[in-house]
Amino acid sequence: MKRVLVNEAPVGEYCRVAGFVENLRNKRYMAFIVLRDFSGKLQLTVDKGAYPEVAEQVDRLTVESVITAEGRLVENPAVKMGGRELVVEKLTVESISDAMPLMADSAIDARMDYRWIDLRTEKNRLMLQAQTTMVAAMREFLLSRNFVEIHTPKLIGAASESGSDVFELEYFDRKAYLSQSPQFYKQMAMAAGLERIFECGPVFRAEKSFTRRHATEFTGFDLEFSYIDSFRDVMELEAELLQAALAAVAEKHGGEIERLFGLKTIVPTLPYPQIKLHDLYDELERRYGYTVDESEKGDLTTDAEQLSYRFSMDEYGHEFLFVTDYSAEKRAFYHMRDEKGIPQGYDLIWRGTEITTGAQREHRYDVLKQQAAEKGLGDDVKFYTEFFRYGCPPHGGFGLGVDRMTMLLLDIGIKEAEFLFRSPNRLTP
Ligand code: AMO
Repeated sequence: MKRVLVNEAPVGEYCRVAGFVENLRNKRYMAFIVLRDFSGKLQLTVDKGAYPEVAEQVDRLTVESVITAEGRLVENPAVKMGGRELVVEKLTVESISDAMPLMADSAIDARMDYRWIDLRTEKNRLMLQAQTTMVAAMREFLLSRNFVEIHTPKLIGAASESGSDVFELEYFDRKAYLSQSPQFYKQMAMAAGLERIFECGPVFRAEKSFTRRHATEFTGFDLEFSYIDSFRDVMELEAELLQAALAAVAEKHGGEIERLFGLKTIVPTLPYPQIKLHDLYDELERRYGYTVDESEKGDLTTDAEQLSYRFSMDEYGHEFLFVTDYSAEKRAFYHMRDEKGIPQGYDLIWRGTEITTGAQREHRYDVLKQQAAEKGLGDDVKFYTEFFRYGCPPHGGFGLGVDRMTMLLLDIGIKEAEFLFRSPNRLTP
């Protein structure tokens, strides 16, 4: 007999269900088990006198053990859980659980130690489902616009980007590095004439950061496309992409997110507001008295980033904010710059946290080489600058942190938003 999910088990029929024992009340003549599978919960009722073999198995049970049960599913208005129960005729114990090492209120690090148990909660199930829906919607959006999905190597021979926050490892008789971004390969795809590509994959950062939003390994959603007129084309595409992603999440999980996390999933309207970095600092000072030294104004400080949410809501009633016109000093050498030297790129801030960096890239070989040299990156990036020697269309793209999105969607920390969190002091489980 085939197993059915508890929320699909048909009333009036004999069926087989399987899952974890969430709760157990083992009385003298009757036993009541709350069975939990991925779809929900169901009460199993055991008449111990009528089914002594089942009773024997129930006596062995502990909470969080895994069982398979067969019986008739009946309606019973007295049952709190959906007014249905399975009257058990057969029960198999698949796996007995030891005493739980976690409580509902265990500290986050204990929960991380036993992540496979922590992930059994309803909230974590929803977190992973919402993330799945979000990424699937982004993938669908791009496929419908003729993007090609690529898979770039994570083992690389030279540090990508800056080289400062890269993990080094032994690779036979030489060094290799873990990719900190698919950046160079996304651009290689443009030089290959692929025109529109995306990738969703692991990104590694050797940063000793211990914040709510930094991990040493995370999932990046990166895309790149050709024949753009400016970085504003990239911003526009991203705004539409995230609108589609959040619309899918709101439609499928909005109610559950509100019930379990107490949060509304707001589908952003187009266009998203945008502001130049310098103007943002002026606004934050004028409105909220936030001041920062002039020397720090080429980049967004963490405090300003958080405060920008308040500004964005006050001024535009929008949760998203594009910030442009960073200083060239703070931006990567591969960003295209205008005649005044301003990088043609942006960061996207959602609910006060950066989720994306994007830009038009410098595709002119000589200019690119010059910009790399200015940052002291000669030979390290030679393999990359070669991509631009044999013809390359103008192009741009962005990198989005999937874990950051999930975290902001549900107002949780990044530890909880990843399936398994990696930080400077966590490599297990
Ligand atoms: P950047 O370094 O800004 O840009 O990374 C892109 C996005 O990745 C996420 N992110 C992180 N998430 C969790 N933990 C971290 N330590 C972490 N670092 C970054 C953020 C961030 O916005 N090559 C460029 C992208 C591009 O221009 O296409 C890049 O990697 O959401």
